[in-house]
Amino acid sequence: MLKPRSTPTRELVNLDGVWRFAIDSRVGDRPWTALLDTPLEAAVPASYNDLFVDAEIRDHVGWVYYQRSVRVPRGWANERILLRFDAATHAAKVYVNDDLVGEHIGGYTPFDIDLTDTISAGEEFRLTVAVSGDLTNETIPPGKIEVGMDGRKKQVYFHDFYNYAGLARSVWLHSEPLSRVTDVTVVTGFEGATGSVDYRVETDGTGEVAVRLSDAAGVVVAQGSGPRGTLEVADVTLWKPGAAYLYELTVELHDAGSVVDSYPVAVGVRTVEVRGHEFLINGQPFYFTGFGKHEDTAVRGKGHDNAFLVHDFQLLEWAGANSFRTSHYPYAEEVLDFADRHGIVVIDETAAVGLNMGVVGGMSGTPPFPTFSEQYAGAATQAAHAQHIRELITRDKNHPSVVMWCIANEPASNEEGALEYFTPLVELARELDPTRPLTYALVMFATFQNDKIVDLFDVVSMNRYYGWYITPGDLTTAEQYLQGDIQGWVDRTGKPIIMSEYGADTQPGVHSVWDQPWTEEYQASFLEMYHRVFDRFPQFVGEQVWNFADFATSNGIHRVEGNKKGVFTRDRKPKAAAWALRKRWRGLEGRKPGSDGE
Ligand code: BDP
Repeated sequence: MLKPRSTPTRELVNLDGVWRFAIDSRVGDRPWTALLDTPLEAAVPASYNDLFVDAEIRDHVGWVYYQRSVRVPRGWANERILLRFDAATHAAKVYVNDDLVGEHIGGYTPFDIDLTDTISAGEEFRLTVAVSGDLTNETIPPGKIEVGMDGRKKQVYFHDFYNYAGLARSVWLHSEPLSRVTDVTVVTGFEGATGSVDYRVETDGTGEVAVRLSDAAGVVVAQGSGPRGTLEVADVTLWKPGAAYLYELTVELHDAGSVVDSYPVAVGVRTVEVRGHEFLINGQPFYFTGFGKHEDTAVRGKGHDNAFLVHDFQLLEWAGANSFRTSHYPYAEEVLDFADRHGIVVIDETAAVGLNMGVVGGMSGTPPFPTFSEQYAGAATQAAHAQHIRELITRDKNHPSVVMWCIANEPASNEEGALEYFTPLVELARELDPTRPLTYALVMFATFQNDKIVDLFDVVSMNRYYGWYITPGDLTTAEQYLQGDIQGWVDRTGKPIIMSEYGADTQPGVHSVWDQPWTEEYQASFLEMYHRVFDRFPQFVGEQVWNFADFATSNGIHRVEGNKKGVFTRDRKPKAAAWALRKRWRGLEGRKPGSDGE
C-alpha cells in the first residue's frame, strides 16, 4: 500500500489536530450519528491514555470515539477520495456521517478507506472513528480481558510495555486519480560499478507505465517502460550504513498522451545477504551497534512526534549507534523514511510480542498451559499474525534501511507446537520478500538445547539478562553463563548471532563502588562484561542494548515508574552507560570491535 504523497496527480489534506473524544460508557448507542456529546477533546496523533487525568480513561477496556468534521477539497470532483489512517491501535471502525464505511484490525499498520462513492468534492462530513485498545487471542499482540470482582473489565497482556491505544499516528484525506498506480516493488543490486533496480508496478484502470530514475541531484540516470523491468545505473552510488544515498524512482501512468498518475519512490541501491556466519551489506561484513527502542514519550504515549524523531536519531549518532530494532511493533513510516535518509540500519519487527505463556510462570518458565494451543496462540492468533506480516512487508518492503524482518519477540520457541505455528509464517514472509533475512528474538527459556524453530531462520537474535534476572549483582557468574550460552548457539547453528536485548534497570543518580544493581556504574559494567564476551566470538555480528530510553510499562509491582533499562532517561538524558557505549561504538563504521573489517 502506497503512502499518501503530494505529487503532480495526487493531493492530501492532513487531519491531525484536536478531535472530540469520549469513551463508550459515557455516550449513548450509535454515538457516531450525531455530534459527540462530550466535554473532552484529544490530540491526534497521540495515544489517549495519558492525555487526561482520569483513571477510567487511562485503563479503559472497550471502544473510544474520536470525531471531527472534514471538508473535501472542491477540486476533487473527478478523483478517487481516500481516508488514510497511519495507525489506529489496535482496531478501528470508521463512520462517515451515520454510516460505517470501513474497519481495520492491527494497531501498527496503515489502512485506506475509499470514500469515492460516499462523499463528494466540496462536501463537509462528520468523521467518527471508534478505536479499541483491546487485546485478545485473536489479536497481535495477544492478550486477555478479565472481569474483576466488581464487574469491571481489565486488560491483561503478556509484555511489559504499557498498552497505549488510540490514534497515535497521522490521519489523512487524500486523492488519487481514477486510473492509478496501486503498488510499486523495488529490488536493488550491483555488479562492480553498475547498479540495478528491478521494479514491478501494479495499476488500476487504463494506461501505460513509464519509470525514470533520478540521482540525488535530480539528473535522470535511467528510464524504462512497462509494468516490470530492470534499470541499470552506471557509476552507482550505493546506499551504505552511515552514508545514505537515495535515488528517486518516478513511476508514471500515461494515457492518451498525458500523465494520469505520478508517484515517487525513494530507492537506495544496496544488497543484504547472510553468508556463513556473516551478515553482509553490499557484500561487506556488517556489525550492528545500537538499541531496541520503543515509541514512547511522556503524555503522547506512542504518539508519533517529529521532534523526538529528530532528537532520537541525533542521540543514536552521538552514541555511535548504526542501527535499531523496531521492538516490539512496526514504527511510524516517518521513522523509516528518516532512517533511509540518514543511513541508520533497521531490524523491522512485527507486533507479535508475548506469544509465550512461560513468562507467566516467572523465572521457572513453566507455562500454566501450552502457548501454542486454542487456549492461547491458536489458529486465530496465527491468522492475525499472518495478516500482520502481510501488512508490514507490504508497507516497508522498499526501505533500504530495513535489512531484516523480525517476525516475533520472545515466542515460546522451546514449546511443542512452535514449529507448526511458525513454519507457515516463515514461508509467507519469504514469499512476500525473498530478499531479506529473517529472525526472531529468542527468549531466555529457549536454549540451544530446547529451541524448536531456529532452523527456519537466517540469524540468531538472543535476548539475554544474565546479571539482571539471573544472577543479579554477580557479573562473574553471569559472564560464564553468557559465554556457555553463546558457544552453544555457535555450535548448534553456525549462523550469525546478534544480541538483540541485554540490559539492566538503572536509576539515574544512584551510585556505588560495588556491583550494585540499579546504579549507573552497574549498568556500565554489565554492558562491558557482555561486550567482552561478544568480542571472543567471530560469529557475533551485532549488539543492540535494551533499551534506548526508559519507557512506560503496565501497572504492577514489577517496575518502578516504568522500565528503567534505558541508556537514556525517558526525557532523553544520558546515564553513565551512554558515555561508555559512545566510547565503544564511535568510529567503528559497522566493523566488529577489535577487527579490521577483513
Ligand atoms: C524482555 C522483553 C522486553 C522487556 C525486557 C525487560 O523482550 O520487552 O522490556 O525483557 O524485562 O523479555 O526489561
